[in-house]
Amino acid sequence: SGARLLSYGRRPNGQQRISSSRLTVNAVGDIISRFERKGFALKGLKLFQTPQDLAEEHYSELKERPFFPALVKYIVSGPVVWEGPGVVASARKLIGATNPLNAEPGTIRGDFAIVSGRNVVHGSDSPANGEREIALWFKEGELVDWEPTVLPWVLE
Ligand code: YYY
Ligand code: MG
Repeated sequence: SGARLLSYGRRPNGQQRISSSRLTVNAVGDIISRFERKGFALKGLKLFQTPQDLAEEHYSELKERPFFPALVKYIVSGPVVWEGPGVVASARKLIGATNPLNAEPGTIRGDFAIVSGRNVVHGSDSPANGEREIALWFKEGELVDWEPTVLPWVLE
Protein backbone atom coordinates (compact mmCIF):
# COMPACT_ATOMS: atom_id res chain seq x y z
CA SER A 1 0.00 0.00 0.00
CA GLY A 2 0.99 3.66 -0.27
CA ALA A 3 1.66 3.98 3.42
CA ARG A 4 4.35 1.29 3.33
CA LEU A 5 6.26 2.98 0.58
CA LEU A 6 5.88 6.43 2.06
CA SER A 7 8.08 5.36 4.92
CA TYR A 8 10.61 3.59 2.74
CA GLY A 9 14.15 4.93 2.59
CA ARG A 10 15.76 7.98 4.15
CA ARG A 11 14.53 11.24 2.75
CA PRO A 12 16.08 14.45 4.15
CA ASN A 13 13.70 17.36 4.73
CA GLY A 14 12.44 18.98 1.58
CA GLN A 15 13.01 15.95 -0.62
CA GLN A 16 10.20 14.70 -2.83
CA ARG A 17 9.83 11.81 -5.20
CA ILE A 18 8.20 11.69 -8.61
CA SER A 19 7.12 8.74 -10.65
CA SER A 20 7.86 9.03 -14.33
CA SER A 21 6.90 6.21 -16.64
CA ARG A 22 6.85 5.11 -20.30
CA LEU A 23 10.26 3.92 -21.44
CA THR A 24 9.26 2.75 -24.90
CA VAL A 25 10.91 5.42 -27.01
CA ASN A 26 14.23 5.38 -28.85
CA ALA A 27 15.74 7.89 -26.47
CA VAL A 28 15.64 6.22 -23.06
CA GLY A 29 19.23 7.10 -22.13
CA ASP A 30 18.86 10.67 -23.31
CA ILE A 31 15.68 11.20 -21.30
CA ILE A 32 17.13 9.65 -18.15
CA SER A 33 20.24 11.83 -18.58
CA ARG A 34 18.17 14.99 -18.43
CA PHE A 35 16.97 14.18 -14.91
CA GLU A 36 20.42 12.95 -13.82
CA ARG A 37 22.29 16.03 -14.99
CA LYS A 38 19.77 18.28 -13.23
CA GLY A 39 20.91 16.55 -10.04
CA PHE A 40 17.97 14.31 -9.17
CA ALA A 41 18.71 10.85 -7.79
CA LEU A 42 17.48 7.78 -9.67
CA LYS A 43 15.78 5.62 -7.05
CA GLY A 44 13.84 3.16 -9.17
CA LEU A 45 13.53 1.93 -12.74
CA LYS A 46 11.74 -1.09 -14.17
CA LEU A 47 11.04 -2.23 -17.70
CA PHE A 48 8.17 -4.67 -18.01
CA GLN A 49 4.91 -5.19 -19.86
CA THR A 50 2.43 -3.09 -17.90
CA PRO A 51 -0.76 -4.98 -16.98
CA GLN A 52 -3.88 -3.19 -18.20
CA ASP A 53 -5.38 -2.97 -14.71
CA LEU A 54 -2.25 -1.23 -13.39
CA ALA A 55 -2.38 1.30 -16.24
CA GLU A 56 -6.09 1.90 -15.56
CA GLU A 57 -5.45 2.43 -11.85
CA HIS A 58 -2.51 4.76 -12.58
CA TYR A 59 -4.74 7.02 -14.72
CA SER A 60 -8.02 6.35 -12.84
CA GLU A 61 -8.86 10.06 -12.58
CA LEU A 62 -9.00 10.22 -16.40
CA LYS A 63 -11.25 7.22 -16.94
CA GLU A 64 -14.17 9.28 -18.30
CA ARG A 65 -12.03 11.01 -20.91
CA PRO A 66 -12.35 9.93 -24.58
CA PHE A 67 -8.62 9.22 -24.91
CA PHE A 68 -8.54 6.92 -21.85
CA PRO A 69 -8.52 3.55 -23.71
CA ALA A 70 -5.74 4.72 -26.02
CA LEU A 71 -3.76 6.14 -23.10
CA VAL A 72 -3.99 2.87 -21.18
CA LYS A 73 -2.64 1.00 -24.22
CA TYR A 74 0.20 3.49 -24.57
CA ILE A 75 1.44 3.00 -20.99
CA VAL A 76 3.27 -0.21 -21.68
CA SER A 77 6.80 0.00 -20.39
CA GLY A 78 7.30 0.65 -16.67
CA PRO A 79 8.14 3.33 -14.12
CA VAL A 80 11.11 5.49 -13.15
CA VAL A 81 11.45 7.24 -9.77
CA TRP A 82 13.44 10.43 -9.18
CA GLU A 83 14.15 12.06 -5.83
CA GLY A 84 15.18 15.59 -4.92
CA PRO A 85 13.96 18.89 -3.52
CA GLY A 86 11.08 20.26 -5.57
CA VAL A 87 11.41 17.35 -7.97
CA VAL A 88 7.72 17.27 -8.89
CA ALA A 89 7.45 20.84 -10.19
CA SER A 90 10.96 20.77 -11.59
CA ALA A 91 10.47 17.48 -13.45
CA ARG A 92 7.26 18.75 -14.98
CA LYS A 93 9.22 21.71 -16.34
CA LEU A 94 11.84 19.35 -17.78
CA ILE A 95 9.03 17.25 -19.29
CA GLY A 96 7.11 20.18 -20.83
CA ALA A 97 3.46 20.75 -21.74
CA THR A 98 1.03 17.83 -22.15
CA ASN A 99 0.51 18.67 -25.84
CA PRO A 100 3.99 18.45 -27.39
CA LEU A 101 3.05 21.13 -29.91
CA ASN A 102 2.89 23.53 -26.95
CA ALA A 103 6.01 22.14 -25.26
CA GLU A 104 9.07 24.39 -25.49
CA PRO A 105 12.14 23.18 -27.37
CA GLY A 106 14.58 21.89 -24.77
CA THR A 107 11.86 20.07 -22.85
CA ILE A 108 11.48 16.31 -23.29
CA ARG A 109 8.08 16.53 -24.98
CA GLY A 110 9.26 19.58 -26.94
CA ASP A 111 12.23 17.65 -28.29
CA PHE A 112 10.91 14.09 -28.68
CA ALA A 113 7.17 14.23 -29.40
CA ILE A 114 4.48 15.71 -31.62
CA VAL A 115 1.09 14.49 -30.33
CA SER A 116 -0.43 14.21 -26.83
CA GLY A 117 -1.23 10.54 -27.33
CA ARG A 118 2.50 9.82 -27.80
CA ASN A 119 4.03 12.39 -25.51
CA VAL A 120 6.84 10.09 -24.40
CA VAL A 121 6.90 10.54 -20.63
CA HIS A 122 4.65 10.73 -17.61
CA GLY A 123 5.25 12.91 -14.59
CA SER A 124 3.25 12.84 -11.35
CA ASP A 125 1.40 16.12 -10.84
CA SER A 126 1.85 16.44 -7.04
CA PRO A 127 4.04 14.92 -4.31
CA ALA A 128 1.00 13.01 -3.00
CA ASN A 129 0.25 11.58 -6.44
CA GLY A 130 3.94 10.75 -6.82
CA GLU A 131 3.76 8.61 -3.70
CA ARG A 132 0.44 7.06 -4.80
CA GLU A 133 1.94 6.11 -8.16
CA ILE A 134 5.21 4.82 -6.70
CA ALA A 135 3.19 2.54 -4.42
CA LEU A 136 1.28 1.23 -7.45
CA TRP A 137 4.38 0.43 -9.47
CA PHE A 138 6.93 -0.67 -6.86
CA LYS A 139 6.94 -3.13 -3.99
CA GLU A 140 8.87 -2.49 -0.80
CA GLY A 141 12.57 -3.10 -1.37
CA GLU A 142 12.41 -2.28 -5.08
CA LEU A 143 13.53 1.32 -4.65
CA VAL A 144 17.23 1.79 -4.02
CA ASP A 145 18.34 3.53 -0.84
CA TRP A 146 21.40 5.48 -2.01
CA GLU A 147 22.65 9.01 -2.43
CA PRO A 148 24.76 10.29 -5.31
CA THR A 149 28.33 11.05 -4.14
CA VAL A 150 27.98 14.50 -5.71
CA LEU A 151 25.00 15.32 -3.47
CA PRO A 152 26.94 17.86 -1.30
CA TRP A 153 27.80 19.69 -4.54
CA VAL A 154 24.18 19.65 -5.72
CA LEU A 155 22.41 20.50 -2.43
CA GLU A 156 23.48 22.96 0.29
O1 YYY B 1 0.12 15.30 -16.61
P1 YYY B 1 0.19 15.21 -18.11
O2 YYY B 1 0.74 13.90 -18.60
O3 YYY B 1 0.91 16.37 -18.73
O4 YYY B 1 -1.31 15.32 -18.67
P2 YYY B 1 -2.69 14.74 -18.08
O5 YYY B 1 -3.72 15.81 -18.24
O6 YYY B 1 -2.49 14.18 -16.72
O7 YYY B 1 -3.06 13.56 -19.09
C1 YYY B 1 -2.39 12.34 -19.00
C2 YYY B 1 -2.03 11.89 -20.38
O8 YYY B 1 -3.22 11.69 -21.16
C3 YYY B 1 -1.21 12.86 -21.21
O9 YYY B 1 0.16 12.85 -20.89
C4 YYY B 1 -1.48 12.37 -22.60
C5 YYY B 1 -2.92 11.91 -22.52
N1 YYY B 1 -3.82 12.93 -23.08
C6 YYY B 1 -4.25 12.79 -24.38
O10 YYY B 1 -3.89 11.82 -25.05
N2 YYY B 1 -5.08 13.73 -24.93
C7 YYY B 1 -5.47 14.79 -24.21
N3 YYY B 1 -6.28 15.70 -24.77
C8 YYY B 1 -5.04 14.95 -22.88
C9 YYY B 1 -4.20 14.00 -22.33
MG1 MG C 1 -1.04 14.12 -15.32
